[in-house]
Amino acid sequence: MKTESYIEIEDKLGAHNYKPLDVILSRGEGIWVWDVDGKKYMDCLSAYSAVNQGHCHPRIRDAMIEQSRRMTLTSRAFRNDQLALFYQEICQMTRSHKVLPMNSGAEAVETAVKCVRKWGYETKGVDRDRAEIIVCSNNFHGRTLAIIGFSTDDNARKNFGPFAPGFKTVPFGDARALREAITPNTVAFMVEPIQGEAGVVIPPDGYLKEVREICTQKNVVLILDEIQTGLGRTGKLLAEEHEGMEADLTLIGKALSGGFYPVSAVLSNEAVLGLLQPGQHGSTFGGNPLACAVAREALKVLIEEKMIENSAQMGEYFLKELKKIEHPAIKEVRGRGLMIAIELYPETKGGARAVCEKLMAMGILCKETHTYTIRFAPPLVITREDIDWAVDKIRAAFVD
Ligand code: IF1
Repeated sequence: MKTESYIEIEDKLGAHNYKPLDVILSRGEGIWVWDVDGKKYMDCLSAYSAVNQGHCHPRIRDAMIEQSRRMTLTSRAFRNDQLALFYQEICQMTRSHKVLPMNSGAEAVETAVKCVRKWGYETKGVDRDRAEIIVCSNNFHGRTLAIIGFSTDDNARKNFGPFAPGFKTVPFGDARALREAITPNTVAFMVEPIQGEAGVVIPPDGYLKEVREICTQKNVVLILDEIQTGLGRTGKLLAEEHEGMEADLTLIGKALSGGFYPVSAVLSNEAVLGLLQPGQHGSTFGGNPLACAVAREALKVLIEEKMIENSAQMGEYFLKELKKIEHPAIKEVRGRGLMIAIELYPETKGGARAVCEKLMAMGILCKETHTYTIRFAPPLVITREDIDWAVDKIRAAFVD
């Protein structure tokens, strides 16, 4: 079937909740993907950092096939032979004391919201239904009702109300604003170490360390949403490591399965997740043996194939090379590890989308965010040669 036919069917039968580039992908391997006409592209989005290990990584694929031959789903009414091993390995890697496995990132966020409220009432002594959680403006934590209720992006919230109460917003990167927003009813502060959807917004050095101190002093749970920044994307296993601090709750997802399966998890200290009793939370697929087998191999591959180190080294190189591109439309080039963005001046004709479409014609797939920012987040297996190839194309895309 031709590209146009796929698009026609999608437009006719599918809800239009996305505006994808008009490329029909059919195969992926490492950093490369191919469309139905056999054209090859470098994937510089990695499915929003869910394919950090590269497309169709053979070891993760084989782990999935092998497990799917034995047992895919037991429900949590029974135990299975993968969950305990997943717990052991993820806790050892992240120095966590308790894990709660879910499926989508948003489910991990919702789980964290429920658990910190519970902690607030049962441990901190906040009056019932008075718990407050502080988030940052321009946050992105998912698309469920509770989550979009505390979004500051009107497009994500418009006409979806009414929303859940108990959330406050402070400016991202402003530790003083956080300190001033905390009340005796504040149970948690949830923040992305680097705001992804906002356009790879990096907070001032020391912000996370200061936020850590404030939350400790004020007995407020610090939740880091590392669903996009985690698992090697910023050149560390977790982005919190850049600041030498540790969250109380860490949320991971996306690349936790290397793009093979929806797997997310809430990683916690004993104090918060330890409060949950049977029947108080759950999910049909959460912690299923197939998800755990895939996640275990996806994590092993990250470590054993030194993808995190590669992310740090190649990210530094990619950023340095992109910063050399001189063009009046480029306002800023920023990033950490392989989480990089080029921000254009608002008056740039066609905005970031026009650049993404030019790059697609040159064989690079990337995504704009908020009209004037282009994100570059290739799989963590990219090489220096791949980056040189990409930078040549990106430079050419800025030639008028
Ligand atoms: C879409 C954005 C990225 C996330 C963080 C939680 C979640 C996400 C930091 C929820 C998910 C995805 C959602 C996807 C596109 C993508 C995205 F553009 F929407 F904002 F990456 F920046 N925390 N981000 O980035 O995880 O429930 O999706 O598994 O909704 O279009 P999820």
